[in-house]
Amino acid sequence: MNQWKKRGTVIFVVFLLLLLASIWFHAVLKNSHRPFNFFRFHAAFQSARTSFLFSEKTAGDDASNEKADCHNSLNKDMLPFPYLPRMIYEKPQAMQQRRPDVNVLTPWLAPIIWEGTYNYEILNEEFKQGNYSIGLVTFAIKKYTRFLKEFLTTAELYFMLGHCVHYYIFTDRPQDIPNITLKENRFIHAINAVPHKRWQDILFERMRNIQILTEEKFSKEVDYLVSTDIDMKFNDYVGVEVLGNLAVTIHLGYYGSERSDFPYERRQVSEAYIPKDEGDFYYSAAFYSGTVKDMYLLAKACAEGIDKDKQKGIEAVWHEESHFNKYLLYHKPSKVLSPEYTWDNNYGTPSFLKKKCFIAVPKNHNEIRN
Ligand code: UD2
Repeated sequence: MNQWKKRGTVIFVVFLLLLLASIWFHAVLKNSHRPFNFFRFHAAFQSARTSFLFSEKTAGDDASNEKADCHNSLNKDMLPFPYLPRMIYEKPQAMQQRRPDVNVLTPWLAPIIWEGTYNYEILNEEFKQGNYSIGLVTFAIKKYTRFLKEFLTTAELYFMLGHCVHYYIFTDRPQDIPNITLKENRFIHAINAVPHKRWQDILFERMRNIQILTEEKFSKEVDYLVSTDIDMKFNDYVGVEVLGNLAVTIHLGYYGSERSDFPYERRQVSEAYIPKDEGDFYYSAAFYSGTVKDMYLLAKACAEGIDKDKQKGIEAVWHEESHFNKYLLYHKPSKVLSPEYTWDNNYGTPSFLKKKCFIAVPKNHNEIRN
């Protein structure tokens, strides 16, 4: 009997060793495309161990699975926590603000991104380890194709340098897309778009278009999306500091305004309605970004609000931007971008503005929209 007990113990120990070895092997495989590094390996091992131990619980979490399943890029293997190399940089101080002249934090603890508040090398190093790619979505319909050349040329100089970038250009005039030389790992895709007669319909339709194409195409090709107006140009570096779950820009016309002056939709009948005593910032729809999943959810909610308004025969005061602001009031962004990310030189250069990354190209609204 004693002998059987001993054999049983030996078999159990062997089984346990085999199990540990298989977890270890799985962790090594996950890291095989990168040079071996003990700390990264350790992190991968911990992550493999955690997913093994808790797999049953995650599988039962229906609500989060439903959201996570809507796109391929969401199902990427959980990557190990980035391991940074030795870096020399200006160290933070607990009792000293890097930008005392501006607000750098929202009440829900989202950073407000201003030049001088972050160290780009740290952010970029972390991001690089994920091997992510970025889609830049923009609309150039009818006469707006005239902005493409300057937009793309300046994007090649300043936008997400060193990363994989896909330009997704919604247009009715693909022949107008200029033939410019792109840097390595950067691609242009022309996406067919309807040249609605009314310019307002072109604006409203942006959300439905983003929703549909995210589901059909973007989710299979990129991890993050950045959506921008086309009548703009890059004027300084825009990099991974703008990426997060959802990052939206404070509108340059309202960063200092009284809340009651924000031009939210105030008619209760509209789906974009925001009461006078609510609202955090007035956000611009000219530059925002997020993970594929979060951008999809935002676009879908806005498109649904726009459709409901249409059925009621109403159009929100600032078109899709009103629905965008409504969504953001109840789904707080994870990062808020300062007006550095959508500036207009007609507003001069206030002392707090250390950088103008993305600026408006002058245009005559009447001429170009008709
Ligand atoms: C503001 C917002 C814009 C949008 C709009 C809503 C800023 C800087 N921009 O822009 O994001 O929310 O208000 O009213 O605050 N487009 C075409 N073809 C057209 C018309 C528009 O391609 O015929 C596209 C194009 O990408 C353009 C964008 O829609 O950049 C926004 O249109 P806009 O620039 O004419 O609107 P604007 O300046 O009032």
